[in-house]
Amino acid sequence: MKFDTVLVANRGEIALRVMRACRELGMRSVAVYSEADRDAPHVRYADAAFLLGPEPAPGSGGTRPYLDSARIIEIAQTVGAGALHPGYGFLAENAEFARSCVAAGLVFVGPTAEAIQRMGGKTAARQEASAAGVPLVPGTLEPVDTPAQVRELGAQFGYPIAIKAVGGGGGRGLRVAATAEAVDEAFASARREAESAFGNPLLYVEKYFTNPRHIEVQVLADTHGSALYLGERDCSVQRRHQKLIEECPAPGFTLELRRSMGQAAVALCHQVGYVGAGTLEFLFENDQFYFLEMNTRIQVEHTVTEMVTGIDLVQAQLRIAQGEPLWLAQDDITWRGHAIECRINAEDAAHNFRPALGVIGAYQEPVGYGVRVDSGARAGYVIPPFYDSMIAKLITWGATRNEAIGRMRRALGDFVIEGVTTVVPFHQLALAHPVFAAGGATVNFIPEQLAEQLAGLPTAEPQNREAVANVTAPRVFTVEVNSRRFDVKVFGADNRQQAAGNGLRTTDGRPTRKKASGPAVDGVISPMQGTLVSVKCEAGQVVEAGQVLFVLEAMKMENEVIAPHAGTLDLISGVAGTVIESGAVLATFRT
Ligand code: MV4
Repeated sequence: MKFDTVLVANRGEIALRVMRACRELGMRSVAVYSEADRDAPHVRYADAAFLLGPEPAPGSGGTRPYLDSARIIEIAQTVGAGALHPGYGFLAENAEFARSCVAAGLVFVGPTAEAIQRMGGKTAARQEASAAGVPLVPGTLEPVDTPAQVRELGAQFGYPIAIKAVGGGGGRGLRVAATAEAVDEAFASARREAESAFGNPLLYVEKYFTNPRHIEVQVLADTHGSALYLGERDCSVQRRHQKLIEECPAPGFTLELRRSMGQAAVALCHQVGYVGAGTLEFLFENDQFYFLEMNTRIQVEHTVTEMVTGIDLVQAQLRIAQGEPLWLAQDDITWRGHAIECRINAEDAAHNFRPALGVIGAYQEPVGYGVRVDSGARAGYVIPPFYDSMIAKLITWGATRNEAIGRMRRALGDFVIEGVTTVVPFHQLALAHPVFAAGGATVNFIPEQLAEQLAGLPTAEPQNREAVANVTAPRVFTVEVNSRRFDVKVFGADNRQQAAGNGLRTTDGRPTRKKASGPAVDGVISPMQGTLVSVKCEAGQVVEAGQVLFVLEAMKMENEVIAPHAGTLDLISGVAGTVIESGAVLATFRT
């Protein structure tokens, strides 16, 4: 089971997080990447990197690169990787994929396919938890078939009542019926979503808690039957089931409560033969905890547990995957101080947290005692429209919760991210709120305490690429040979010709100018990745500076690409419906 090369089947900050752990353990890491990620930090950091393929056009039914399991396994075999780390999202909780890895002779860094499967179905997971004696959210252990059954359960548990998808998770497919009269519609709506989103129409029922905290317990289990709990995290500050702030320990939790939740979590690990890092989610209301579901992967917020326990969870995953017996006993695990994580998403909190695309201009991470940044971004990074909007995680540690909060507010203030709107101002607002400060945030914190103030949060000035050109650093050119990636550094002055404008308008409406990153061309360059939705020009047409020539859709927003100067168009290379890379030449001018 020993391995020295790990294929990291993910992107962004978690890919880097895994690669750093590999390097620390003396292992090599191999990146895979989509065309949109050619220039991404995880690709540069890896010891070797392989191209997966382009993002398919929306609605084309093509395989998304990081979900292309056959290609990823083929690359792992070609490069001689002994193991595959899935990170989170993508293929991390796909039992079929875990099985295929093992069949291909790869160690899957995570639980067995069987354990993923046993915890994947939500009623099955509830049965396992029930058998292990873990307190459950009151509800059914079997799917329900009719609204009449739901009303019976409503009479038993009281209203409101939750109708959830067996194939769901993370709040997707959740409907709440406030009264018996509302059951028919909630049931029908839940069934429709279950069928369309998960391909599994089965539904089950739970008593609905109206103002819980979201508390989760981190576990680690080895391949020899030992399991440990590493304490809880409070992840109550969420919006539409996207966590924004997480902390360890949960405010107000006693060692006794931690022990009883932890022992329940360990019992469930033993019940299903769990291996690796995992998280059990609970609802916590009126000093009682109720199991909700299990995540059979490393999670985004694992960092706060690391800061407080001093245990590197990703190194632990890799060591466990090599068959090493757990090197700690439960009593060796202690909790020191307090850690908070703020997810730094490129989103506009003032406008319903809509994704903010664009190019990051100046970028400077906060530093200093008790500050950690796990990031997949950098200056000049183009935020791709295809993935989630998290660009960094900012974690602070303090001897007390107050110290961690004060340090976080300072570090948020020090974090420079220009050119794209981020949730940094949202975090400043949340951390300054007396309810948060008192440790009283529940899952209703954002809608109930912050809703009115969100509209006043600021939006960033868009950045053009000129501002981020770094003329002194060596230029790195990337070549791909048989899909394998190599970086070539070129030193010396950049004496390439000044090229055409970049198609972005400045605030006063004049087109900006930039240096071309490829051969000099007098043309219309796409300022971002996106899908070309319309072509408003044709070859031979005389256009004016600033005239709209193309419309690109990225993250459901339309962006106009304009003529950088007046002239006669020559070649139009953009065709409506295709995915356009940032920097692509959409049209050229006649000389
Ligand atoms: C619930 C609930 C109340 N009662 N189930 C949403 C996320 C998913 N993990 C489960 N979710 C909930 N399930 C019962 N029986 C309330 C939520 C919930 C929630 C949970 C955690 C964090 C934020 C939340 C926001 C709204 C609803």
